[in-house]
Amino acid sequence: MDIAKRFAQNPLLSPKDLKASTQGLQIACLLNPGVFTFNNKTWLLVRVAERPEQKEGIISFPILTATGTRIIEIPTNDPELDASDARVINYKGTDYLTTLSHLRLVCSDDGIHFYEPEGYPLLVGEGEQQAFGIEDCRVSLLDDTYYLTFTAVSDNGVGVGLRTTTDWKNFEKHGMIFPAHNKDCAIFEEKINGKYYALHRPSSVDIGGNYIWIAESPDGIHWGNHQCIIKTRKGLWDSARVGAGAAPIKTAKGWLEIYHGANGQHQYCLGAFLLDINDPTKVIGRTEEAIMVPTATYELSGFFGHVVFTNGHIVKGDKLIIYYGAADEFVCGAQFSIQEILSLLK
Ligand code: MAN
Repeated sequence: MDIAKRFAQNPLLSPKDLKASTQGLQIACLLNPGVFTFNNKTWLLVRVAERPEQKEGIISFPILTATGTRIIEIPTNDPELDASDARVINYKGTDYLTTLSHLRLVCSDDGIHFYEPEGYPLLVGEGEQQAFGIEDCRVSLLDDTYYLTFTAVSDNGVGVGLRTTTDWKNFEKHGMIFPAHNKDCAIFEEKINGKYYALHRPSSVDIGGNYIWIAESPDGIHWGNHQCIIKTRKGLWDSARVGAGAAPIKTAKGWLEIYHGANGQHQYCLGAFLLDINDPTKVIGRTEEAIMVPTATYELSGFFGHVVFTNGHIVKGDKLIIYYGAADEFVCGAQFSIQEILSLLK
């Protein structure tokens, strides 16, 4: 049952609304923002996916190298090219992304109209492990420090990087906290019994699958005691992969987490689960049906259609405002009632 109240102003941001970071590149997608409040404004840390203008007969995409951005060009009729997925290609046995992502700050007074403020840096991939970019950042606030957990991509694999900041101008880099293959990491915004907790999503290609795990840490940087808590479900909307959204929301019933699930046809929907307030490794509820399903035009067609994906929200009392990527191309907003989500947990 789709219980999302989509903003009438959707899409809030489209690729044409921002300028490309680098000469020779265009913005192909604006998607999957991390969300936070800072200086009384709503801020999005948007994933900006770029590539050169595509020419007939050639697929071209940027990667980061020690000396700057390099463009790779491959003829589309090359028999060693597999370009059947709009997001990832395989060439001569190596996987590449079709776009290179960085993260960009935009802010707003009303949560609907966003603009790029002056004087804030772009967050770009740095070093070998981020050569194919950084993506889908979750922002968690703990004791005046913002923890940024994002997907770091390179030909070594996909892992979770961490940077921290207090002012959004200076950042401390903590390298990769969950190595490949891992993504969708959200740190709880409160310590529980003296420990930090994080949700994350390792993937197994052989035994196991794309499941949500929880880890604990003494300092928010070094993680251990991993436990698998949420699996895919055969025959349901989340049969192929599941991954956490933003930081869990503290409610009287427990920690409420909004997550995404995809099925075998790559349709991405949202659902929710609930964790015990004192022991978040215990799952005490989960929605059977999706609470948001791609149905609006801007969710059905775009860079990669049939996708709603969230990794950021704002909570105001019972009101949950999620910001989400639609069709991997647009940034949109929708409102939920937390009580209504809780009432659907089984
Ligand atoms: C998937 C998709 C892409 C993303 C890559 C690497 O293929 O989520 O959008 O770029 O993984 O994270």
